[in-house]
Amino acid sequence: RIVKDIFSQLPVVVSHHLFINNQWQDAVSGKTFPTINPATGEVICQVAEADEADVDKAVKAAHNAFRLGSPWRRMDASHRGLLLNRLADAIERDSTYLAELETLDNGKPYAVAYTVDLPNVVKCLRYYAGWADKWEGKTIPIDGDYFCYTRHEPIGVCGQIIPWNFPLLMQAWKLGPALATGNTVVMKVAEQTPLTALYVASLIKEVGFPEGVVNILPGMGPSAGAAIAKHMDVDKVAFTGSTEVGHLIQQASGSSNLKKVTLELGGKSPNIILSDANMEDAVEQSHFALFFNQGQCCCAGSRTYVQADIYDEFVERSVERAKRRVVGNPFDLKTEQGPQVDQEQFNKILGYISSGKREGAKLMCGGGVAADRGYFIQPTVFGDVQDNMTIAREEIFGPVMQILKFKSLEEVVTRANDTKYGLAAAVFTKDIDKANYVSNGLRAGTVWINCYDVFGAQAPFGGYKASGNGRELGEYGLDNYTEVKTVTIKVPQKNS
Ligand SMILES: *[C@@H]1O[C@H](CO)[C@@H](O)[C@H](O)[C@H]1NC(C)=O
Ligand SMILES: *[C@@H]1O[C@H](CO)[C@@H](O)[C@H](O)[C@H]1NC(C)=O
Ligand SMILES: CC(=O)N[C@H]1CO[C@H](CO)[C@@H](O)[C@@H]1O
Repeated sequence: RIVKDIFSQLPVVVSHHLFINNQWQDAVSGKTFPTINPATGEVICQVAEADEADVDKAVKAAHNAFRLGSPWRRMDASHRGLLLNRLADAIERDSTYLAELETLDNGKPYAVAYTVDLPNVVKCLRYYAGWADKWEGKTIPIDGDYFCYTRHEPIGVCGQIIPWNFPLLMQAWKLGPALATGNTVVMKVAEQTPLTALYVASLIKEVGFPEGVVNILPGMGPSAGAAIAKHMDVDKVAFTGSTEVGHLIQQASGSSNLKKVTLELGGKSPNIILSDANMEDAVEQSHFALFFNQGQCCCAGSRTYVQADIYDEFVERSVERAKRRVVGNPFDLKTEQGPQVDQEQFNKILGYISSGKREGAKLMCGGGVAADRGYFIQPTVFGDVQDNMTIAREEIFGPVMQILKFKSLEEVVTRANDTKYGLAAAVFTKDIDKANYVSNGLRAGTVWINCYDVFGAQAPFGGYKASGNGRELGEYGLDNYTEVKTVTIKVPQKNS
C-alpha cells in the first residue's frame, strides 16, 4: 500500500472570493485564509474569509432579493424550477472539472467524486426543480360562511451552514429545497473545502438567478457561522455538522429571533449482522458502511454488531478486506481511500485509535499513519469492542471500524439504541420478521436492510434524538423550507 506522489494536471482555481449579490467581493476585513490540499499538506490558494460584517452584507442582499415585488418574488414557480434545471445542466456540463476540484480540496478519490458526488448533485437539483410548481396548498371546509385555503410560502432568508465531507452534495441538498420553494440563501461553506461551492456560485450567476438570491461565504464557524445563527434578519438556519455545534446554533436561535432551526448532526450508527446473513455480502457492505469517504460520513456504520456464532469468521474476513483497501493518491483511479480532510481530523482519529488500544479493544489491522506526508490513515479494524469504550460511543469520523459481539436480537436492539444519537442503522438478515423487528425497534431516522448508504433525492434523511431536527430530501424536505399561511375569506353564502 504505497501513497503515490504524482500530482500532475491539478485543476485551476477560478473563484476564491465571497459571492454576494451575484458579485465577487473581498472580505470587509480584507482577511484571507489558506485552503489546503490534504493529499500533500500544501496550500492550494488563499480564499476570502467572511466574518460578521460580510454576513451582514449578504443578509441585506438576500433580504432585498426577498422583498415583495422583487424579480425573485414575482417569478413564476415554474421558472424557479427552470433555473434549478439549468443549474443542474451547467453542473453536469462541468462535472469533470468540479470532480477534480472536489478531489483537490477534499481529498476524496476522483473516481468517487465523479461517479457518486456529481451525479447525485445533479439529480438532487433536478428533483427539486420538479417540485417548484407542484408544492400545493389546500382548500379547507371550515364551519360557517367562509372560504379557507392554505398557501405554501417561502420562509424568507435562510442561513445554510454546510460541512466539508460532501461539499458539493451538501450544497445541493440545501439549495434544492430552499430555492424550489422561493427562499433566498446565505450559505457558509466549510473553511476546509470552499472551492467547489464558489465555482457553483459562478454557475448560479451564469444561469440567471437574480441578484442576492444565493450568497456564498467561505469562513469560520465561530465568526461567520455564529453571525448567521444569531442574525436578527435570518428567518431560518439549516446546519449540517457536529452535535456540539448543533447545540450552539439552537442556542443562538433561542437568544436572538427564534429563527427556525433544522439540524443534521452526528451519529454512531449501529450495523447489525445476524447469523443467517449472506456472509460475503455482509462483510463487503459493512466495509463500505464504515470506510466510504475515508470514514467521514455522519451516517457511517461505526458500530458493527455481529452475532456470536459468525463473529470470528466475520472479523477475519473484514480484516482481510480492510487490508486490501487501496489507499493513496486520490487522483489515481484505483484508489479507494484518500487522505482525511485536514490535520485536525487526522490527529483526532489517531487519538481515538490510541484510546481503543488503551481501553482494551483488539487492534486487528492498521492503526497508524499511511504515508509520510498528507493526512493518510491506514484502514483500521478493532475487534472485541465493548459498548462502554470511547471508540464505541463517540463519532470518530475516520477509517476505524469497531466490531462488537452479540447473542440475541432483543439484546442487540437495546445495545444499539443505547446512544445519544439516532441518525441511521442497518440490519443484515435473510429473515423478514427479524429484519422488521430490528428496524421497528431502532430509534434512527434511516434504517437500511441488507444494504447501506443507499440514498435517493426522493427519500427523506435526518435524525432522531441528538442526531438532529427536521428532514432533508424528498417531499418532507420541502416542509422545512415552508411557512403555511391559512387564509380565511368571508363569503355571502357557502354551499357544499
Ligand atoms: C467497561 O465496563 C467494564 C465492566 O463494568 C469495566 O471493567 C471497564 O473498565 C469499562 N471500560 C471503560 C472504557 O469504561
Ligand atoms: C420540519 O417540518 C415538519 C413538517 O412541517 C415540522 O413538523 C417540523 O417541526 C419541522 N422541523 C423543523 C426543525 O423546522
Ligand atoms: C436509549 C434508547 O432509546 N433505548 C431504547 C432502545 O430500544 C429499546 C427497545 O425498543 C428500548 O427498550 C430502549 O429504551
